[in-house]
Amino acid sequence: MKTLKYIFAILIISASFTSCSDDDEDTIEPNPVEGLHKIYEFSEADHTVEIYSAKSTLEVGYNEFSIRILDRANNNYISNAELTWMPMMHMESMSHSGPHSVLQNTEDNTVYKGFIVFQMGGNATDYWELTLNYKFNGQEVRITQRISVVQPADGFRKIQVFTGSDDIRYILAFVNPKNPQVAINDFQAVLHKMEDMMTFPVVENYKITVDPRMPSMGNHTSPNNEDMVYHSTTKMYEGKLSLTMTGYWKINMKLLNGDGETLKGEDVTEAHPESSLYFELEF
Ligand SMILES: [Cu+2]
Repeated sequence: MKTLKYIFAILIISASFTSCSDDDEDTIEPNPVEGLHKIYEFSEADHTVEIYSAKSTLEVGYNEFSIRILDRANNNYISNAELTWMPMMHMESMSHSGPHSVLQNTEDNTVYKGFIVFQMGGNATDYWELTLNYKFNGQEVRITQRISVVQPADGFRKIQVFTGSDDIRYILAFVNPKNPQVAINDFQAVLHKMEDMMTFPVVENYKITVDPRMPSMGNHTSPNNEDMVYHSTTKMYEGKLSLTMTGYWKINMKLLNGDGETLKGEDVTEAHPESSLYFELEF
């Protein structure tokens, strides 16, 4: 019995020593995927692809991804993967891709980041696949996996696919604020046009007007909103969204081209309480 107690004492002491020395080390790297959900993990013979997202499920609309590849031989995440990707939706009558960024190697060079806008969700017959192309130990690898894309749980509109008055097909997707506040929020969205089933270039230098309304309270608006304009650094449309109270807001918008012509949406008036171009949120 005494021996056992002695052993326990040693175990406890050594455990506390270990944690002490851990605390003292300032060389510990911040976890580059901290706070993200690992939504997929694809195991190949000698390596594993890990796919992370801010939300626990992929939703119709704008989705941010962080991807890294674990070399299981040495337990290191590789930094020379030259990772590219292609989302594809397979529908009964046709297949198409969706707007997506290139993947950028970030943080400690092992996390590849990018976004995909899913225009629609999967169902019994239609589904999304994600193809990843990368280099591992000098070999070109291509994997294709089915991924699940669902409608947002709150049912609110965070993306709109529409034909402009110029007969071009556009996709506008909400990016921020992810956690709206009673404040003047930074407002961000991405705008792409559909050239064909596979090609969705970013639309630059248009303008998106911003008019948030509370339909349940006389359709009042808020002061100090700022229209969204294109920023070449982020490749996004950025403006200000003023939310003066919590509750349900409809964010009415108009899309204007470089000549100031309205391609989609209308002004909100007494007779016309909402624009045909809008996002919704509730907080
Ligand atoms: Cu589709």
